[in-house]
Amino acid sequence: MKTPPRSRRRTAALALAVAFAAAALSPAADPSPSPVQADNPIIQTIYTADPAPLVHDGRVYLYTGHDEDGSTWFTMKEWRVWSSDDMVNWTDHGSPLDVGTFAWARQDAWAGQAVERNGRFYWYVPVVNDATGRMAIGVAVADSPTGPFRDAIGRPLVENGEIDPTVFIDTDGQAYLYWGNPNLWYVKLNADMVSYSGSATRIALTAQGFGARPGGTDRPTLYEEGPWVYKRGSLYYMVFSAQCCSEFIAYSTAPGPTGPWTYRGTIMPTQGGSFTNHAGVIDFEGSSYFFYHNGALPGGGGFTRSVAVERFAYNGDGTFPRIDMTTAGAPQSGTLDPYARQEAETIAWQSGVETEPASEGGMNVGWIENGDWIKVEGVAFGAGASSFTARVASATAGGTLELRLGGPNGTRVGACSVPGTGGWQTWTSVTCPVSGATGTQDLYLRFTGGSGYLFNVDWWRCAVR
Ligand code: FUB
Repeated sequence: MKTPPRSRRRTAALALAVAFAAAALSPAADPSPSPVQADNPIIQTIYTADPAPLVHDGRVYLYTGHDEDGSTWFTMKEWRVWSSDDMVNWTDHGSPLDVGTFAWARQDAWAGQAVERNGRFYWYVPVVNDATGRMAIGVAVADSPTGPFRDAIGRPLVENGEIDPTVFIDTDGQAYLYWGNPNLWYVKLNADMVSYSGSATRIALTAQGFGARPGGTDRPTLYEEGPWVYKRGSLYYMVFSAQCCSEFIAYSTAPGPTGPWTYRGTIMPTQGGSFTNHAGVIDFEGSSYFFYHNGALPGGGGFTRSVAVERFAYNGDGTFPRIDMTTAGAPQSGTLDPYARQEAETIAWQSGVETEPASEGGMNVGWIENGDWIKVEGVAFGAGASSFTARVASATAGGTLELRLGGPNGTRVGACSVPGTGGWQTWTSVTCPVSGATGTQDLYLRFTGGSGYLFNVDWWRCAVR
């Protein structure tokens, strides 16, 4: 069902704000990039926070929170999943987990992390336990990285009023759950990933382990929240949100999963217009990537955050380089195949559109008005596409889906007429000829027509004669 646009004004103001964000975030960057050159923040259809990336089967799955539009607190009702196989075109998988999934939970879908074990996906999240009013850690499970997720045990896994779980499975198979704010805790998870052995252990927050916090606060070290634990070679890393507020991202290392931890310094300084930051780190196709959030979208700030990513390389001794926020983001890893079905909600950048669940499965792009567009980056047309097919629906009179190269007003290489279909979820396929789409290009789906909402798009695909 169509509902009134939630963020129409936000997306309409995007071009201006991206120029401001570029200047604020990256002193070394071109001070006046056009929005079509930016890839950060990687999601522009909604506000997202607390990124937790997971590499599975040649794709990056990105688990995030969702800051509601206009929030003046961490007003978060659901978690969201996105995926990409090239780090720039991100597919929206909607919300397969929300507060209501946990019958015992009341509110606050805050920062979690998902991992895979034996073909199942376990998502650890903090949420308020309705019975106690305290933050607890719940665990949801699914057979697919995109869900649907269900409450694995029907009650909190652990509860001590603290937040931000991260889970790490060591090379010997032992899994650990870490979490905490203001303290830092861990438990050893059992192989079933939904129970644990022993009791929660409090990690000693020492200046040697986590850095000394300047100023006479009641928190002795820089550790604030948002731990992210992993192993690289024989070294264990704990990346965390440091100091408050505003936070920066720092890290410690240890010879084992339970320490002793040694503070190693800042990774990402305080930047980007959000007083929190929250990191996730992965390796993917031979490169390392650092996910974080900031307030860079129009209307963005501490409670309306957006996830971004940077590619980086570890120093030779395993330490982190300093990583700054940029609007350029990570370079594309590979290309996008236009001859395979592509979801319309696979987006590098966009202007004006939003997404919603589609009646034929997955998500579709909607709220499309005259002049809106979607950028799909690095599309490998090869010798040339001859036709374009899209799955479309319209409760109004439809419009035109234009194919343009290089920019929303770039060379037009095709245009499909979209008819009214009698409903926003009444789907039909339209096909039109394509001419001049060769090599690897940024493809813009540009939508034109009359006033009001024009049509929805579920997926598209090119063909060669
Ligand atoms: O998103 C809500 C809270 O803000 C998270 O749990 C913290 O890590 C901070 O990012």
